[in-house]
Amino acid sequence: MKNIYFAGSIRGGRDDAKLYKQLIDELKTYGAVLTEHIGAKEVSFDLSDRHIHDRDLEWLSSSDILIAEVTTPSLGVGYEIGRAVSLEIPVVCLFRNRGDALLSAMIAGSPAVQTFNYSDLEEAKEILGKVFS
Ligand code: 6K6
Repeated sequence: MKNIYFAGSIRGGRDDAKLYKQLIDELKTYGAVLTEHIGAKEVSFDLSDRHIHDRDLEWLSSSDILIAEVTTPSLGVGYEIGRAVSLEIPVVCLFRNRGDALLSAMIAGSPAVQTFNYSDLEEAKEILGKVFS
């Protein structure tokens, strides 16, 4: 079974938390999602930043793929994408078309990152179906 690292904004903003949960539920049909807490309703403040950093990098290192929802800009997600590229872990980014917001050129322009634009959950599911086929 594949280990899937799902990345989504936490301190960058939680507007899409419900969508993250829906994407995580879909990803669970393709493998073990190591980061289910990204879709949690409440952000937990129990763990130190150091603990979160070290644990998440350990999970990332043991992942077969990183799926990142990148519509809400997040330093942490960008950092995870960069680390995954260095580790030669395949990276797939999902970016929702809305308004005039553009995805960072450092993500959209990276040859090591596959980026897909999508409009809604159904389209994201179709993209994931192709990614994992
Ligand atoms: C989050 C949800 C419930 O409890 C928490 C506690 N905080 C974190 N827990 C786990 N991973 C985290 C946490 N904060 C950031 N991250 C990692 O950075 C996740 O893997 C996200 O993909 C990414 C989000 O970065 P920011 O800069 O938006 O916080």
